[in-house]
Amino acid sequence: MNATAIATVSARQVFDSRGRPTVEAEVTLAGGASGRASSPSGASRGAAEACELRDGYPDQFGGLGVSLAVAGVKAEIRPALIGRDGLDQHGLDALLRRLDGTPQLSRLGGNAILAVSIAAARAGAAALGQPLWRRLGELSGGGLPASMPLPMVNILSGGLHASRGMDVQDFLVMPIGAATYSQALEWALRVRAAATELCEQRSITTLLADEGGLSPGFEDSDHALSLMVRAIERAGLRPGEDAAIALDIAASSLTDDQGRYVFQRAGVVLGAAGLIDLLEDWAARWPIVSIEDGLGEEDWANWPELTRRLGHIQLVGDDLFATQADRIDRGARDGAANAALIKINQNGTLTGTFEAIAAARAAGFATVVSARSGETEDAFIADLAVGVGGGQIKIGSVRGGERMAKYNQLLRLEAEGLSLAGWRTND
Ligand code: 2PG
Ligand code: MG
Repeated sequence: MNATAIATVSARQVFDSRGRPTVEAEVTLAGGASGRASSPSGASRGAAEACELRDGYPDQFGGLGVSLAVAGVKAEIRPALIGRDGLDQHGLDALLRRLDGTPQLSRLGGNAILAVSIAAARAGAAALGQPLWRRLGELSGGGLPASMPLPMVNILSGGLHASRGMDVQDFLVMPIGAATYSQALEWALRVRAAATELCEQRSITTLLADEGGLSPGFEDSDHALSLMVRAIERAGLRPGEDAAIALDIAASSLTDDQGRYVFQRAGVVLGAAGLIDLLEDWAARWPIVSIEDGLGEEDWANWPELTRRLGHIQLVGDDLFATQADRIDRGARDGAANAALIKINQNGTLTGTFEAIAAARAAGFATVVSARSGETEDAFIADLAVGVGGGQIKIGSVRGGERMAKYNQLLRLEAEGLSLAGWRTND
C-alpha cells in the first residue's frame, strides 16, 4: 500500500460541551500518519443544514446517543475508504456523500461524515508534514492569503442558548479597532470581565449560557445593548471605534407557525416589516456593525428589504444559508444578506464547506467561520479560518475549554507571523 493510502478508519462516541454524545473519528494512513476529529452540534439549527444521526433510544442520553452513527463509520465508511488516497480530500468527500446517498446526509449522519472528512484532512496534512492551516488553504483553492480572523465574541446570551432568558440569542463584541489578533482577544476578555462586574454591581443575577456568555435575563433588548456599551467603556475602549456590537437575532427560532416573530420576553409579536424597523432603530441608536439572521431562514421574500435598509452594516446569513453554496448563490441573486456564516457541520464535508466559501466570495460576501453552541476540544475551525483567510471567526464567549481551545490555537498560529484580516476588507 502507498504510504498515503488510508489504512483504517475508526470512530467512537465522545461528549460535547453540553454533555451530549457526538462522533469522534480517526483516519490512519499506511505510512503511519493519522488524524482525529469530532463533530460539533448546534441548538438553533437551520432546516437546510446537514442532519445529525441520533439513535433515538429514549433510555440512552435522552435519544441523543450516536451509536448508530459510529456503527455506520465502521460498517460502511471504513471499508469504502480503505486503500483510497488520503491526500485526495475532494475525492474522499465526494465518496462520503455518494455513500450516504441523501441530500442532507441523513442516512449515515452528517455528524459521522464530517468527523471522518476532517480527520482525513488532518491525516493528509500530517503525511505531508504541513501545518493544518496551510494544507486547508491549499485544498480550498480559495485564492485568499492566510490571515488571522477578527473574533466576534459572545458577551450576553439569550434564545435557545439560555433557556430563552432573553429574546435575542447573541450580543457579541467585535474589537474592530484592534491591530492584532492577540490585542483583539485581550480586549474581548476585558469586555467580558467588565460585563460580569457591571452585573455584580447592579445585583443582576446571571446564568452562564451554553457558549459561556452571561444571561442577565433582560426583558428589554435595549437593556442588553446598553450593558454592552457600558462594558466596552468600562474595559477602557471606545464604543464603535475600538469595539463594536454584533448581534445574532437567530430569527428562525423566534418564528411562530404563521411566520411571525415572537419576542416572548418583550411581549411583542412582529411581522417582517416590524422586525426590520426594530433592527433599523437599534442600528441607528447603538454601535452595531453586524446582524446575523435578522429574519428567518425561509423569509426569502423579506431578506432583500432588510438588506436594502441595513446593507451598510454586515448582514450575516446563518440558518438562511446553512453553509450551502446553492443557498448562498440564491442570496446573491435575490440581494439577501451580504455575509455568510460558515459552519462545517451545517455542510457536512470539508469540500462542501470550501464550496460555500467560494460561493460567498463570488457573491462579494464576507465570511465568518463559526463554532456551534455544542463544541468539543477540537480546534479545527481555528486552522480553517486562518488557512482560507476567512476574515472573521465566531467561537462563543471567552470561557470554557471547548471555546478557549480555539482562541488558544489562534494564538499559536499568530506566532507564525500572520496578520489580522482588516475589518470588512475580505470581500
Ligand atoms: C449560531 C450558533 C452559534 P447554534 O446560531 O450562530 O452561536 O448557534 O450552534 O446553536 O446554531
Ligand atoms: Mg446564528
